[in-house]
Amino acid sequence: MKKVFNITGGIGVVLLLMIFMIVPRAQAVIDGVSGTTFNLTARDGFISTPDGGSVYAWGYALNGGVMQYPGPTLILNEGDTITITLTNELPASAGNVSIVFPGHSVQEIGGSAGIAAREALPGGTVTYRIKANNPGTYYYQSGTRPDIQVSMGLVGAMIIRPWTFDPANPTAYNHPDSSYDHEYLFFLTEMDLNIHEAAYKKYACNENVQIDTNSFFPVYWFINGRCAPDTMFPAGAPWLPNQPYNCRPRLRPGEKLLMRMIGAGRDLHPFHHHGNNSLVIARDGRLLESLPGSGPDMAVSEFTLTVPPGGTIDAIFEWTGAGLGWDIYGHEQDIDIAPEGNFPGAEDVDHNGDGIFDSVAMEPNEYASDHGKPFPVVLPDESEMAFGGLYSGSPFLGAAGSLPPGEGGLNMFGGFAYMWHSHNEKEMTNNDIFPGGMMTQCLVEPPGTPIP
Ligand SMILES: [Cu+2]
Repeated sequence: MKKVFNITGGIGVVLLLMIFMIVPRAQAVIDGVSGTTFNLTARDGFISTPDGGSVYAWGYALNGGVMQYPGPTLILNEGDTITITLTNELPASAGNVSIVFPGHSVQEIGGSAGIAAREALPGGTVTYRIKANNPGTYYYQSGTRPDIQVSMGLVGAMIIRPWTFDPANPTAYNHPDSSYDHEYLFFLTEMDLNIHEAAYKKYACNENVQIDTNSFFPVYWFINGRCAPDTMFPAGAPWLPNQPYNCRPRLRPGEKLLMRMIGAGRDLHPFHHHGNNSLVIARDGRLLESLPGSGPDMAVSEFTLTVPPGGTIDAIFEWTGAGLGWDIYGHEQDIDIAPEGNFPGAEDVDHNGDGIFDSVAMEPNEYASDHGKPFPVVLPDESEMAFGGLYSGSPFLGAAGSLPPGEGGLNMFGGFAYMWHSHNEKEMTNNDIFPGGMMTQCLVEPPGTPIP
């Protein structure tokens, strides 16, 4: 199929995928629960996959609520002491359950001895106390039979805000070079359906079957507990009661989008964000700094974020259209050669250096060198183009054009859509059906677009 225009690179299915989009719901702060005391319950339930599947899974529920996948995202503050009480309501035959908190020393209260952590017996409880000593991106998971229990879904994200955190000017760490405008969680997992089917027979139906966790062969890949296109649906969608979190990154040109990446499964996932490189400022909850307090001076620019199992990455993505070589807003070409010019707001300024004064003023965060440069590509005829729900009908940021009946309408502000996905392209499927899996769309929206 044909692309409308080639600013995305990568595989050419961006517009095909856009047909799955719905009107984006603003979500500039990561969904989760904050506090110092949490009650989690391990229990079973079913999650849904976009191919119509219903998969038996285990998860951590909040305050006796429904099982959720992943577990509640715990949003903590540096310096706090956190108490987490775990209740085991898994099927009794599933045995004990626990939580480990990588990167944290844990005080354990009650429960029964286990290999990696003290455990809650069937119907019982265990309490963990951790000190949130270091800001950053972390996860928690079961420390009991992780080959079964982590695969079944007993995982969750944990975010620790720095003690200097200011919601009006947020930073990921105690350094201004970790500042951001928007933050989004990318909690990456995968599931082997065979483990879930065997666990259903063994634990929910009390059949005498073996669970083979060695020949691990995942067929579903998740961001924040959802496979595409469900990743793009609203958080808390009532038709996904056990998968409350979505992944719909949105930003405006020049803004910083903090990507909190977590490898919470068994496989490594190379997560590719189209549109621009990102700057990796931290790994595993530690700033990439040469000396304490120096800030992320060892940050690296990455094309694809390689997220290992058990690892976390904090990366900052920015997009300005810099270097594209054309005016992304489709501004009028410069025509004013007279000093003390004729065009209010742009008098006697020549941002792109073509020797002619600008006809119109700059947009906020516009890449100056391309201001007023004409679009160099001749668009194909409309009848030659493939459309999709997120195409605005115009190649220009903030503009909408005419679309055939029934096309578009899901990109109300005229943004640019970029597919963000696993670069293991096999992981962009739902049980062998493309497209799906570990994929979402990032929207770069024009200045002034509300992103709460
Ligand atoms: Cu791609």
